[in-house]
Amino acid sequence: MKKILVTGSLGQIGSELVTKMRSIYGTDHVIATDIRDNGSEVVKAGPFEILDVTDATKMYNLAKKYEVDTIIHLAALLSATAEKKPLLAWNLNMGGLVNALETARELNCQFFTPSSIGAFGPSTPKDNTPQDTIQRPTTMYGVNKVSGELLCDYYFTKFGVDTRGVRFPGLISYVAEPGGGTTDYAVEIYYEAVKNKRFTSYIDKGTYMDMMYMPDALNAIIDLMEADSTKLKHRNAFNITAMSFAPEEIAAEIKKHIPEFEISYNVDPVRQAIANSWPNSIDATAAKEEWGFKAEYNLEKMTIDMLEKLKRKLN
Ligand code: AKB
Repeated sequence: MKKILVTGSLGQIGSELVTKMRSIYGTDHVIATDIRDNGSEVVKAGPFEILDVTDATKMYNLAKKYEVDTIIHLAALLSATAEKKPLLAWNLNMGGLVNALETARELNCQFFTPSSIGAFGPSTPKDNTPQDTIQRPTTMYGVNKVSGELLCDYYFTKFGVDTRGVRFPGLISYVAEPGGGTTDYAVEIYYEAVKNKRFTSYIDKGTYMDMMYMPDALNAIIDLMEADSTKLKHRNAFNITAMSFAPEEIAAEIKKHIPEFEISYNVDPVRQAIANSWPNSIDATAAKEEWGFKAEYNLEKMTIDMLEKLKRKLN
């Protein structure tokens, strides 16, 4: 049975991944860590430790203390925050990653960290973006993600660390809200639809980005980590996606369930510029072929579930 250390456990992905992994591998087999303690279920239900990922010694000591054989490294600043604080993003995103990789190397752990559609840039083919293509991102987040993909490849080829990863699209969930991302509008729109029946989008109409519902994202991590290593040709940066839509399309889908819902626009130039530099839609063929990736939720199915769960949560 795996023994897993998760960094950034109280973030958007970690908040659900820890619970799901505890249900699969056993509560005591998933050690949640984060820079803060928010008193949530993740903290209370199983092992939890405070960890700043820039503290290499503490990370190593925790991994050793719990005798983990797997590290899921999630702690990172997202695209919009990274653009506001580029130096902090470099130090946290790259410093945290290299500390986690070094811990994995020293303790012989399997390793997962997410890359992102942010690893692409304006010169990347925009539609059905291939797995292997031009990567010249123009954001600090993108620079971090491409460097991270390469660093993970390096730790595999140089040191034999079993590194794995996916390029996540925008992730949508009713459990934990994201913070500081460009795709966050696609989560906020559901909250505002349920609470106020209106939403002002900071992303302009006609802007397409890849997205995925959280249950599919969690399955992707678990399936990739369980996949037969000999079948993986790409390892660290698999394109995965479940849908691609523009703000007016998600709004139209919500309107089917909340007819009074209205969307308006007040475009944020920083986040719009980031979105404009990313693909409209990416091609996930390699992930499907090499480890059987599939997504269950499209926009229609996700919207039904999001609205139902949020109505329950917010009322
Ligand atoms: C962001 O918007 O920064 C993230 C991502 C796509 O990596 N959600």
